[in-house]
Parts: sequence; structure tokens; C-alpha cells
Amino acid sequence: MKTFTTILFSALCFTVGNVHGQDHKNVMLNNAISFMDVPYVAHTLDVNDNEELVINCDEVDCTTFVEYVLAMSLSPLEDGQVAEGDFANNLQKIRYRDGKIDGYTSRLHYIADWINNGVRDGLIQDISGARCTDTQKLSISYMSTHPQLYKQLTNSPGNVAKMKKIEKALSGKEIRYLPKDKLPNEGLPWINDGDIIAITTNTPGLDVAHLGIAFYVDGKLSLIHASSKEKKVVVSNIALSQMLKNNNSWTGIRVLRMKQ
Ligand code: 2YP
Repeated sequence: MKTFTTILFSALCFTVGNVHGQDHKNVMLNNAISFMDVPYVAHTLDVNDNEELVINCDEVDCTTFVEYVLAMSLSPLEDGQVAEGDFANNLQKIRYRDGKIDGYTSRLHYIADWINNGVRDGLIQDISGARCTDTQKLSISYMSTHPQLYKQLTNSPGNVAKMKKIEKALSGKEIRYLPKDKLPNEGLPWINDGDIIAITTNTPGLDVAHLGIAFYVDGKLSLIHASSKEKKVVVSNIALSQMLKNNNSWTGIRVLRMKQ
């Protein structure tokens, strides 16, 4: 019997978004819209001493928001509802390496690892990997060099050592991405509503700094995301390309798409 922690378990995880009267054919976009105004809360996955599957759709950060939307969208519908077991199974496959929970370091902390796992498991496709020619070499060390920022690393040299091994395995790999100066306000033909946008960063030791969902509004490519500034899930009121220009540590985007 699979056990998972259901904290503040809300029906939101299972009601396919058809809010604001917008019945988008795009299930990822529909589900993302259903999270609008959900509060931004960090560290919701770190509430337990032992690593367990946490489902908390009432408080999300940029990553858990995208994970819940993807898990909902991958789960088949039974009269408009997502089956609880399917949602949890898909969420576990999305969040943990090869879908196996085996302590803190089995969680896919780095988005590069999260993408590799999702592509390997047939959950997502790496659209920017296929469409972009610009590359960057991964150099991953942020968590092991900032253990004080992570509860499960602060007093655990064993976990830090495990993270170092994971970081070493990820580093040196080349990934393809779209530099921010190549993203127009109006978006690009190969970026669709509902695509997962990973914002790449030049912060030393980190690959990605933020996640969201692509949403074309009035001809401009915007982002539905859990905003730490606005403290809730919002649609950006500026174009994604402008968001990137406004942040010097943001270098571009990777684009992922749920596999139907
Ligand atoms: C991830 O951070 C954490 C996971 O440990 C955590 O910090 C890292 C490298 N990983 O399980 C997961 C869910 O809480 O969050 C995310 C973080 O973005 C925050 C959540 C946000 O913008 O809301 C992912 O890594 C996505 O972008 C980065 C960013 N972390 C840092 O900037 C250190």
C-alpha cells in the first residue's frame, strides 16, 4: 500500500481546471489556471523528518506548482475528476528519481535532474533540446556549498556527501537552451500554451532559478507561476522576455512539454 502524507489535501489537486469560464483545449494550461491565487509557500516538502510524498495543493512554490499541474494533466479523468491514486503515482514519478522515494537525496532537487528523469520516464519532452542550438555546460554545486539553506543538509554530512555525488554526475553535461536575447515579447511558434518554462541562471552552482507555465495573453508570451514576490500564483503582467531582461541573473529558458 503506497503511503503518502496528505497535508491540507485539497480537492484542487483533482478538479481539472475549468475556471474563469476558460475552457482551454490545453489541459496543462487549464490546470495551471485552476491554481490562480493559491498562496506561495516555500519548503512545503520539508515538513517531515523522513522523506515522504507530500501533496499540498493549497500552498505552492514555483516547483511544486508545476509538479502538481503536470501530475494532474498526466492523470486520466474519471467524470471530470482526477483519480487520487493516479495523481499520487504520477507525482511520485515526477518528483523522485525513477519514481522511487529513498531519502532526501532521491528527490530531484535540481531541475536538470528533474528534466532528465521526466524525459527518461516518458513524462515530458525537451522541446528546447530539439529546437535550440545554444548550449551551456552544467556546473552544479549550489546545495552542497550552501547546506545551511537546506534543513536536511544542515546537520547531515551524509546527505551533503550524497548531494555532492549527484552534483558531480550532473556537472559537465551540455544542455540546449534559448538565451534571453532570442526570446521576443510575442514568444515563438514552437513555444505552446501550457509548456513548462525553466528559467536558467548564472548563479554559481545552480542551473535553473525559477519555473512556470507558458501562457499567451493578448499576443505576448506571459508566465503563470507561483511568485515569491506576489506571494501567490499569478499570470505575469509583463512578457516573459521582459521578466528575463529585468533580472540580471536570469540567462534564458528551457522549454519542456508534457507527453500526451
Ligand atoms: C527547489 O528549488 C529545491 C528543492 O530542494 C525543492 O533549491 C534547489 C536547488 N532545489 O524540493 C523544490 C521544491 O520546494 O524547490 C527551486 C527554487 O525555486 C523556488 C522554489 C521558487 O522560485 O519558487 C528550483 O530550483 C527551481 O528553481 C530553483 C530555485 N532554487 C534556488 O534558487 C536555490
